[in-house]
Amino acid sequence: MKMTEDVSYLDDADRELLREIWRRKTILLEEIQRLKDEIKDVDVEIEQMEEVEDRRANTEAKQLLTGCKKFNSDAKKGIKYLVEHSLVQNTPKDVAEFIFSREGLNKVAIGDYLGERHEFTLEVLKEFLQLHQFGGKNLDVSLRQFLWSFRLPGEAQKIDRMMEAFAARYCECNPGVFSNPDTCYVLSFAIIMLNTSLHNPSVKDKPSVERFIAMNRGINDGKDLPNQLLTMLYDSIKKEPFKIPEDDGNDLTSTFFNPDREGWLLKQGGRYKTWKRRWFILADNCLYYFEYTSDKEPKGIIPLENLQIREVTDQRKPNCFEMYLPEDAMVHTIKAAKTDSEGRVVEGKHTTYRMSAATPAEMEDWITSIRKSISQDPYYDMIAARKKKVGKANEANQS
Ligand code: 4IP
Repeated sequence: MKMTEDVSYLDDADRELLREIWRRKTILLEEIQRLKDEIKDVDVEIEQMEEVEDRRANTEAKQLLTGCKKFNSDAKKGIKYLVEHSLVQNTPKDVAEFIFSREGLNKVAIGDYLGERHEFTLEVLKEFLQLHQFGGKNLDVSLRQFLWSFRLPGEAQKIDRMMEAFAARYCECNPGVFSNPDTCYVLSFAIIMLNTSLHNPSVKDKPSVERFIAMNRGINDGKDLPNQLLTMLYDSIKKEPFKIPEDDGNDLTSTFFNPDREGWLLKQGGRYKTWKRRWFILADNCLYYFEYTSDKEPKGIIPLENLQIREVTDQRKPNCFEMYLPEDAMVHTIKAAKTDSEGRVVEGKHTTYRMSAATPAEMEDWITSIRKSISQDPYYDMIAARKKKVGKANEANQS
């Protein structure tokens, strides 16, 4: 910038001062311009960085969505994708947290994934349970919470692992409620089955609280759980069924209750070998018998766990078969519950249960159905194994 104005009216000193002012002003203006240019560059840089960040966030959101979609159709692939894109860390804890808190994941996929038998997923399952807080909560409340967080898979071994993890966590959060986690496991199954029996319209024979209590006899290390606790659980389930995440109809209801067969049979007494005509229902891996078809309460319940069945010849009755204990059984009396003449629930006294069918064909059908029920229900085997474990632990404690 130059000084162009006529300054002839000024004396030399003032002119010199003015020149100096102009010179400094020029320097200042140049500096301002330089700074402006610099800021412009920085602005462009910032804009560029923002664009990159936006694109990155956008990509991340998209990738997250893709990961979730992949998870819903194949959980393992979904997790792999999310890990590869650094959206989830490859640790059981991080994966569990993601599954536990991420909205929009399919609960069937979660159930399938958590039930897997891989070392890593077993750890994820543990971490997943750690995220559930059961402290001070009743078993039914905790079960409701747990069963709502995913869809229990149909495969027995997966259910076993998940229920085992649940029982372990429940006992960890509520020490002293049960003798051991196996008791909690067995009771949890009993509750799930009760839910089915009480709320599935196809189940005509609704169990009473007494039957529920009788079914759970001796599961707490050989001792009975308090009636008050069992009654409270029964009432809770009766009042409000489990809320199960929606899916394809393969729910617990159909998983656990599938009435197999019903009809008249003659049954021989345990201590007194009199024959009584009883209405038998084979359901839930138990044989229930009633005096009349219209009876609401069965006279007796024979859990088929650990029993064997064979055709036998009886001198007095035709078409006989009997259920008996295997040779290596630790007990001589078949575990069963019945109502005595005074209406009390007592243990059965049979070493074998001998029945007579009306025709050879009916006998064959009963044998086939019972055998199928004994050998082919993986859930029952699973619970039976657990009950046995509780029983053995109890015996060991006593000796
Ligand atoms: C009874 O004989 C009946 O057969 C009972 O059957 C039977 O109980 C009794 O067995 C047996 O003594 P009496 O009626 O002649 O006394 P139900 O209960 O169907 O009436 P089970 O256990 O088979 O139900 P024990 O083991 O209680 O003696």
